[in-house]
This record gives sequence, structure tokens and C-alpha cells, in this order.
Amino acid sequence: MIIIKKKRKKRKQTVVFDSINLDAHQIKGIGGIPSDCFYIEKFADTCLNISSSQILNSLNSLPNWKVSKENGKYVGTGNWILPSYPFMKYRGNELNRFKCFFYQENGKGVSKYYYTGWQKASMFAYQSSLTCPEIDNLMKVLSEKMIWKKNKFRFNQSIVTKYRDWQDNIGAHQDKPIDITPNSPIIIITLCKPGNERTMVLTQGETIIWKGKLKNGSMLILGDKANGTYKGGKNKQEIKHEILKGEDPNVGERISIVVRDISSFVSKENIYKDFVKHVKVIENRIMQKTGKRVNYENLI
Ligand SMILES: O=C(O)CCC(=O)C(=O)O
Repeated sequence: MIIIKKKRKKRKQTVVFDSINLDAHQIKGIGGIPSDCFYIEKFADTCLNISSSQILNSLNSLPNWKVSKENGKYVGTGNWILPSYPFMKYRGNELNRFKCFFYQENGKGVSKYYYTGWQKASMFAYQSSLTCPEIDNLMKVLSEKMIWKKNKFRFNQSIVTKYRDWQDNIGAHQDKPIDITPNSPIIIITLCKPGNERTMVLTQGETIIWKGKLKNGSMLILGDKANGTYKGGKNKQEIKHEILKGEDPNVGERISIVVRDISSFVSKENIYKDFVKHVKVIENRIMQKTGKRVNYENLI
């Protein structure tokens, strides 16, 4: 008698969190082919063991960033950066969202992530994740418990964005791979009160492959292949993401936390030097335009 052994199909494991395989939440790309993007509802409360409302409250209670001069040296304190700071503007225009940047203390310097419109001087406003324990914990837990394509990553930077009202949004884009650790995923956590959910659209070429309201506490994973941050050249399957304006004027505040494993670092000394250069440029520009001397710390 011949016994034919059936080959057991190996269960695919792209994303595992704390021994739970999350592959069932995969988003399909063009032609139904699975992408390496995932959308997982209630991630914060069920997987992170931390209430999304606690993170939301904590972020909302952080002070606005401001710069002052102490003993002739610039000092930046606080977290939320007003879009009117010159180093946050893109081609002279204010972004229609507030941001805070958190880096994890690691002895290598401050994590630097380049994006379109990024200015060196903005790094002076980046704050240690120790200024917000919930963010620090989020990065630690993701680094410890997430296995992505069989690898662990060191999530060391979080960029928090506040969409103040229905008009704030972000257009279709891909995250720039230059400072992102190759093959690492990009994690987006959503925080908002009921009714303030926003629609995320994922497009592959001209085709919308996924459109959905990101719920409070959810996690969206943009895979390294989808975003084009994988090692290995050009990827025709790259996926863009965007957050649409709210559907009606009653849609209120939404906060997102984008967590990345960053492999570029800048020393605090260099950050300070770049900021001082920036201050001089801006103060001179104002002087030339108006004939008045304005100190940077009194600008906003
Ligand atoms: O707010 C979000 O969900 C996405 C933010 C984003 O795409 C970005 O900051 O690059």
C-alpha cells in the first residue's frame, strides 16, 4: 500500500503580535492580490493593554512647543508645534495640521525622518518620548511584541498629527524611504471620539484598493513593500495613502500616531547649530522685509 502524505500548507505569518497572527486583516491590492497592508480594529485597547482614550487624553494635555532664550541659549519646551513656525512651513505655506515628534532616547542621537518639506531646524522641536509615557510605552511594546515577516524592529520614532477639524487632511503620498530601516513596516494608530473618524484611501497606481474610516484605537500597517521601503529596488506595486477631509463640518479632532523604525540619527549639538542658523536666516529676512528687528522667540 502506498501512503501519500499530503503536504500541509504552512500558515502564512506576515504579522504576528504577541503570538497572535494578524494575517486575517490583510488588505487586498489590485486583482485581489494580498498587499502587505493590514487594518486591525481595536488594536490599542485589546492588544496594547492601554486604553485609547488614555493615550488621547495624555496627548491632548501636552503643551504647545515654544522657544525661549536662557542665558543666551535657545531652549525649546513643549510638544505640539504650531504650523506657523517657519521650520514647519512647506514652500512658505502652513500645513493644515499640528504635529509633535517623539524620539526614543538611545545614545545615538535624535531619530531623523525626511519627508517632503522637512527642514533641519524642525528637529530642535523634537522631544524625547519620555515626555509622553504612553508614546514611549507604545514604541516599546511594538518593538517587543511585533514580528513582521519573521523579524523584529526597533520602533524609535513617533510622529503625532492632530487634524483639528474636518478641513485638516493629508494628500496622497508615500513615506520617503531614505531614513526608514529597510523592510520595516510603518504603523498608524488612530485616536478620536465617535463621529470624528476620517477616511483613509489607499491607491495603487490609479486604482483605489482600500477606502475605510479609521476607527478609534485601530492600527493600520503600511508594509515595506506597499510603501516602497523594502530593500531591493523599484516596486511597481507601491501604494499611496491619504487622509481625506471630513465629510461634514461637524467632524472634529482626530489624532494619529505614526510609528517608524528609523535608522538616521542627528546629534543634539548639530541640531542646535542648525537651529541657530535657521534663527539668523529668519530674523534677517524679517529685518530686510520690514526694517524691524524681531527676536525669533517672540515671533509666534
Ligand atoms: O494621519 C494618518 O493616519 C496618516 C499620516 C500620514 O500619512 C503621515 O504623516 O505621513
